[in-house]
Amino acid sequence: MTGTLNRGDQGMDEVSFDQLRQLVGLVEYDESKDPFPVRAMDAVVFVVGNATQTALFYQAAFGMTQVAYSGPETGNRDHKAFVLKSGSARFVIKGGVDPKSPLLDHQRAHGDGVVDLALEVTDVDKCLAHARAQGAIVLEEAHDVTDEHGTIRVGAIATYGKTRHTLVDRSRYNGVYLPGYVEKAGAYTKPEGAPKRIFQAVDHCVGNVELGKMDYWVEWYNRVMGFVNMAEFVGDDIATEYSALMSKVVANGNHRVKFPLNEPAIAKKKSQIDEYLEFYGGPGCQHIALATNDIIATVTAMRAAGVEFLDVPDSYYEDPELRERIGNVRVPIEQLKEHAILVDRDEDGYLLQIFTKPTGDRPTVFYEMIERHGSLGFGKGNFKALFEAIEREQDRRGNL
Ligand code: TYF
Ligand code: FE
Repeated sequence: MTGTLNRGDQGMDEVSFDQLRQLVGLVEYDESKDPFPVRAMDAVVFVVGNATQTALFYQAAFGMTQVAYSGPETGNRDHKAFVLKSGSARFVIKGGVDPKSPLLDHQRAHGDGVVDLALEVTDVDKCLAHARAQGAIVLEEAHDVTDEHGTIRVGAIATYGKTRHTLVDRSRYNGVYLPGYVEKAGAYTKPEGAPKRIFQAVDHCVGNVELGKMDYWVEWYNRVMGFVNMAEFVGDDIATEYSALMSKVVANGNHRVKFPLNEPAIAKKKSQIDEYLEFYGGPGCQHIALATNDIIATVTAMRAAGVEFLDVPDSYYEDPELRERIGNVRVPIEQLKEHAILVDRDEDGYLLQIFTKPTGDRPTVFYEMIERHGSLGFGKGNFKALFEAIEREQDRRGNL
């Protein structure tokens, strides 16, 4: 295969390119023909009601490490922000301090949520110019931000709802995150015997959009960001039969960044996507999938810390078709059942996955933990069992 591999080995923090290839399922592509070359997710940025406590949650329950901080003590009187890492993944948790902070208005309207799927790019100006020419809304023009650790070039475009993609070139910067942040570990100490990391990378970030808007956003990512369509999607058949949603996946050239997009489908019951749209107050990020190379250890540690996962009925594991469909996998089916982990196989390999219940107060954002063994898919074979499990929760909340 010709062309350059977008190795993007910066900021990977001990997760090698070969590890990432396995963890998130990379493919080769020719970056020189890409109008909007994306290296990786730079950060998932959240606005929450209490960043101080949420940062502690991601340390205790997701095993993340606090690396940086911005807040009143560092000259930022508007809000507090905590930067957390796990392998190549970076989360930034923000909460308003000044009663007039716009972050508080965001939290009032949407609850805890994702405001920015920030992307590390090689050329902010080139990406912004392409996006603008393709009709994207530019929220922040390209500009330099400098401190004693160097210079970052940033810009931002709007995507679905109030979500943005900040574009970051950190090739001339060696600080811990961005100017305005100080290096600062958290006071939290991991329990004895805890795994070094609970996950290694962000695998995909899913957006929920309004009825009839999925294809608009798929086309938007194709046109504005040069993203390609991935094979897996929920077609009309699945949508009407049991899922009450439609879903398609776009990815950057090497699939390092994958964005599935969901819209509600008209079905017998109220769609889980409508529940999200109602409680989030519009389109937004629905789930973040985090890649692990040991899902048993991941789930064990998260459950011990109090994270709740969707239940899977015993019938899922007792179905004789399951054994036939999945063949040989690393973990015995008995053990998958014990942990309520789902398994799916396609032509490239298999994957293990599990879904948390919503992690905040509103029934909006949740997490997926995923262990890939060759499969580049999203667990299509599990959609029925998964959507039924989600609907049971929706019913318990009185929203079905
Ligand atoms: O990301 C995916 O496609 C899978 C399945 O509302 C999925 O994790 C799709 C839609 C949804 C929940 C999970
Ligand atoms: Fe997913």
